[in-house]
Amino acid sequence: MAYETIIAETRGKVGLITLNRPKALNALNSQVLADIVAAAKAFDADDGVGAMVVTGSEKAFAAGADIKEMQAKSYVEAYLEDFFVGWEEFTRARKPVIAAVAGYALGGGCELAMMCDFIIAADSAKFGQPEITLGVMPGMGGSQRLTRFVGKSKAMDMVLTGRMMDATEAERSGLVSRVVPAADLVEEAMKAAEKIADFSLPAVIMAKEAVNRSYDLTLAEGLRFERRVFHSMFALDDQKEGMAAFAEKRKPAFRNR
Ligand code: CO8
Repeated sequence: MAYETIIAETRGKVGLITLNRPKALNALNSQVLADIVAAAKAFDADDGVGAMVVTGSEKAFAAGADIKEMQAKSYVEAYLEDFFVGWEEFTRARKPVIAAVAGYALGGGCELAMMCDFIIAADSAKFGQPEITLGVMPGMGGSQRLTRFVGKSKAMDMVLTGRMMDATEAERSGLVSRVVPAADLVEEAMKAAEKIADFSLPAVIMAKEAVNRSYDLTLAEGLRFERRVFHSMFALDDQKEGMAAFAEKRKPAFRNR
């Protein structure tokens, strides 16, 4: 399907979403939101897809929510439309989503990357929550997700000063899982996504759900949830196949059931 502000394509078992508003450094306007949510939903529903990658351009993953689109908004408009709530739809994707970030990931761009399951950064990546410089604050999850990724002290530093973090600092702080040369970014992210897509889809989705539950549950409840989901995996054909393949020293042939 063709979209206005993104390119969505399937490569093997991976759904690749590339933000495509180069003149605005991929600023996230309402059309980008509609396009990304529609593409992620379509990939989530596509039996041929096992994982997704979201990326931008060499210069910018996304330079934030579209300032020009929102600047004239009134409080009542923002409140009544529950401005930005639509992004929650994106976080409901059940299949893993990897953010592949090069260049600027600022404001809503950094927040979009953090909505993904993990972030692979190019050595050129720059992360920031500069909303304070515009007289506002993060509105797409930055104050909550960034704090969980990097801890209170660094999140306060980023949110209150609006400064940028380079890829090295982002990796050191736990915001990104790995840093790769900019020229290899999409290839590396695709490789990770392909690897995930080759595993058992139900096992992958259950594992993703269990990690995400750790945000909402106490440790005791989280451990119980993990154990219960783990028990349920013994009902999967793929558990029998994966363990038999190990014992027989061969590659497993998962059938996603
Ligand atoms: N929105 C709209 N347009 C943008 C944005 C943006 N976020 N970022 C860049 N652009 C546009 C520029 O206006 C420019 O357009 P034009 O050519 O028509 O003038 C074009 O993209 C290229 O940008 P620059 O010329 O500025 O490129 P530079 O290389 O000189 O600078 C920067 C790159 C440093 C990334 C710079 O563009 C910049 O600072 N951008 C804004 C970054 C920012 O502040 N992002 C946060 C936005 S706010 C947000 O994301 C969440 C708001 C939460 C509100 C909560 C309400 C509920």
